[in-house]
Amino acid sequence: MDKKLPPGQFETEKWPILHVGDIYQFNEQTWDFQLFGDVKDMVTLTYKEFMQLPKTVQTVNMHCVTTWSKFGTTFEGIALRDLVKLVELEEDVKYVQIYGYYEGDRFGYSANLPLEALQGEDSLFVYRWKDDHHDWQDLDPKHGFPVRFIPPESFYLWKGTKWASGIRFMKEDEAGFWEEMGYSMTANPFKEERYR
Ligand SMILES: Nc1nc2c(c(=O)[nH]1)N[C@H]1C(S)=C(S)[C@@H](COP(=O)(O)O)O[C@H]1N2
Ligand SMILES: [Mo]
Repeated sequence: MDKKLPPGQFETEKWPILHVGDIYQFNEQTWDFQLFGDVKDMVTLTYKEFMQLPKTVQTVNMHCVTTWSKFGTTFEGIALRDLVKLVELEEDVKYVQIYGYYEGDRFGYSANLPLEALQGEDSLFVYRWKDDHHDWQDLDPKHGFPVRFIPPESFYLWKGTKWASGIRFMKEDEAGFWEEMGYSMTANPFKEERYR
């Protein structure tokens, strides 16, 4: 795994915590994961169904727009491309909105991303991690338990929705939570695309 610091970033060994609103308290009874939007039939997965999907392990770098970068965290999770296989996309679907909890609203947080860039093993809905200083462990609630998205490192980490609740498939790009407030739609750290 390459260790390249994007412009304006500094390296941290710690894993900082960054979010707005409350930490979501997981409840298996009410939790589900929805695949919806421009699909033939929408799909809802229970926690058990979600956790039975094929697993992917991948080491990734994370770049937060507040200028910290953490290299070399290994995650276990479910690849976004394996979730996409569960739905039949309408023609011309090119973007996704990845939703997560914010202040009790399961769709209160969101981040938009181009689907084409999310086909690799570095686009993961994760629940376990380790790094050079930590053995395998469950994701802490403050980092997004039971499951949070980690985007490829060609996107700032605000695109990594914590407490993830679903994916909406879209034909046109639409701004998510931070994008509405002026952050970049494309958000490439190596091009320093912080704002729009
Ligand atoms: N649901 C939700 N997900 C979120 C956020 C948030 O406020 N709410 N903040 C984002 C931002 S700005 C960053 S940098 C990362 C931070 O993840 P971490 O706290 O695990 O380091 O989560 C992202 N995902
Ligand atoms: Mo961030």
